[in-house]
Amino acid sequence: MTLEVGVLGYRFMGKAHANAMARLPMFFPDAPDVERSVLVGRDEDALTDAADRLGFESIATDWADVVDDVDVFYNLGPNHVHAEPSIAALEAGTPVFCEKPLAPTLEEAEEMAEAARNAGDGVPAGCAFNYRFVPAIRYAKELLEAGELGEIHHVRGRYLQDWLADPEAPWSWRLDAELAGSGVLGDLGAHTVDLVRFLVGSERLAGDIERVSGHLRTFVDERPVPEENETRPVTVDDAYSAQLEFENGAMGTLEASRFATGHKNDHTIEIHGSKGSLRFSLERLNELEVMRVAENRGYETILVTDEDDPYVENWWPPGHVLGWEHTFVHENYEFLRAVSEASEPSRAGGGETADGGDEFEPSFEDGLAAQRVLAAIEESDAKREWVSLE
Ligand code: SOE
Repeated sequence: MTLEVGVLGYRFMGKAHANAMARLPMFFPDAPDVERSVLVGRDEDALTDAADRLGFESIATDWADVVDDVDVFYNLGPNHVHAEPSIAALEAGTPVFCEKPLAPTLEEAEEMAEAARNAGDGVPAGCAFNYRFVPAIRYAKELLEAGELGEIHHVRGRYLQDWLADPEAPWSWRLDAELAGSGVLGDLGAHTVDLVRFLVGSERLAGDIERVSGHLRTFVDERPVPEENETRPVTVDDAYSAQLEFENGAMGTLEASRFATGHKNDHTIEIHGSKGSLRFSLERLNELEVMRVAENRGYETILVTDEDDPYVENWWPPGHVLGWEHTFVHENYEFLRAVSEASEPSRAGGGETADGGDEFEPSFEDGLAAQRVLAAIEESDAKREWVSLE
């Protein structure tokens, strides 16, 4: 069976996911057959051009005509269009893959997760946190789950970019509270919160995030719109920092900024446990640094580029490094396998996706869980006090 995919959004994320789908038959031959069926957007000329470049069969200017007509719906539009089309697709029984953050607000994220629950297990609903699919992150997760770092005490996550450091950098939808929900908190903080939950969130490690203390800051509160010769207000945060307390008593420190001069896309995670520590940086995504207390010789740099490392055998010989775009191929592989498995359990065989689970993760429930943490950080900033999560 060929899965017909409808995709809303044809800019940055549209390109990343279309590229991923195009790579699947070459590198993941056991992936389901996928047709880039219809590309959805508002501007017909731009859409026609993008559909040609990205390999789509057709275009549509209204998502409502598409969501119940395709086998899978990808929602890669700006945050403010995440909820309505995704919910409509799920109500029509169409699996949905939605970009992060799941929604601009906690209320909408709750409605989306409820729609996913109502749609049932046969209709996968995934939230596209692509950094879970970096081979070195999967490797780190295996070490942590095997207990090799012991009891977790500290988790540190920072995501640094600098594209707004220039006060003349133009206004965009990402800077508007109505369209984006929040600023760097939802855009970058969502990734860090999700990775932290993925890596140490299990009961045997640090467990759930129980309370947070957050601090948000907007450095430049209006920006130019060059085409219209005017300025518009910035109504979201430019930077955030947060302290976390986990169920097991571990401490977390998170931070992100669009004003971190010199940093383009620097997502770093550090974890310290009783038996050792690890360090990952997106700027060196083929490596994982691991320190073991028993050896006490500092950090060892492990090249996660061997054929038995997660996903690597599908690509190149050992040492032929992977990059950012590969994370999208991996998540598309897992998500589309889950869709195919859910629709045809006997043909997909085995009942398990390649990452060992029956259902795709990160799911809408994971998207909602991250959103709860983000909302608590915002609330803490507003109230200037620690906020507990239910
Ligand atoms: C913002 O600059 C951005 O593109 C995010 O929206 C992505 O989620 C992140 O992966 C890279 O940075």
